[in-house]
This record gives sequence, structure tokens and C-alpha cells, in this order.
Amino acid sequence: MEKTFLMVKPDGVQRGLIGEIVSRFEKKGFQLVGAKLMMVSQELAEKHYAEHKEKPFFGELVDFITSGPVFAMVWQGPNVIATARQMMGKTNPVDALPGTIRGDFGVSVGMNIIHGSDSPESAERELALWFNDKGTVDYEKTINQWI
Ligand code: DAT
Ligand code: MG
Repeated sequence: MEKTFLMVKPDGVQRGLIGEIVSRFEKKGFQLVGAKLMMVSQELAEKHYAEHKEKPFFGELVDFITSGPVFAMVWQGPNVIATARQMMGKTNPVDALPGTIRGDFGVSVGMNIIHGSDSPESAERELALWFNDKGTVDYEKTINQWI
């Protein structure tokens, strides 16, 4: 079953949006298989955002993601990678539609509340980086036959 890496960023944690965000993915029909509240090291932040190393905002990005606890999660379900990206909304909240997480709760591109893997390749890379095959639980939910 497809898995993706989702993370409530420090702004989302500070604003008390963990429950709201978890709830949206649960209600959609996806299954939570791993989660942890954690501080992000400089090293992990730089690896996570390696694709943006040359961008002018790289320093700000790393400073922001290490500035407070994040809530890192593994979610599972059919097409969860692409669907979670739709539910998050566009990167810049000004472009994110109402009804999406960024569209409903964000106003600035830096503090846009949530991260989600953008492809199967990044999901695989990010899950290995953040969960390293540890801290996830394989379990059956009987409700899945109705989803
Ligand atoms: P996404 O988080 O939607 O996958 P991304 O991978 O292009 O977007 O960028 C990673 C994060 O970097 C993004 O969530 C917010 C920040 N960011 C992107 N573009 C930016 C910009 N032009 N100025 C400042 N921060 C930016
Ligand atoms: Mg991205």
C-alpha cells in the first residue's frame, strides 16, 4: 500500500493545528501508521531540503524547520501521495484554494503549515530519512473495506 511522509511544520504545531490536520486525513479515509513530535536537527533539515540547497531561501527554510517541534507522520492509502498534496494546497497560500490546509490556515509561503512528499521517489527518500523503517506500525483497520 502506498505511503507518504507528511509533517506539521513548527508554525502548525504552535498554532494548535495538529489535531485538525490529523483529522482531515483520517476523515478522508487514510490510515496513520507512524507519528512523532520532535525537534529537527540542522543535519536532518539540510538533508530533507537538499533539493533547495541552491535557492536563496534555503537558509530561512532550515532556520524555520529547526525553530520548534514538528509533528512527523507516515500516512497510508490508495494514491495517498498525490491526494495529500491536493489536500495541502499550493505551496504559496495565496494560490492555495479554500478547503485545502494551506488555503484555510496559511498566509505566507515560508510558514505554510504542512510538508508532504511530492512524488513516489521523494516519499521513499523522505520516509527513509525521517522514519528509517522504524516507528511505524502495520495494522489492519476493518473499516478499510468501506473506503
Ligand atoms: P512544497 O512545500 O509545496 O513541496 P517546495 O518543495 O517547492 O514546496 O518548497 C519547500 C518549502 O520552501 C515550501 O513549503 C516553502 C518554502 N519556499 C518555497 N518557495 C519559496 C520562496 N519563493 N520563498 C520562500 N520560501 C519558499
Ligand atoms: Mg517540496
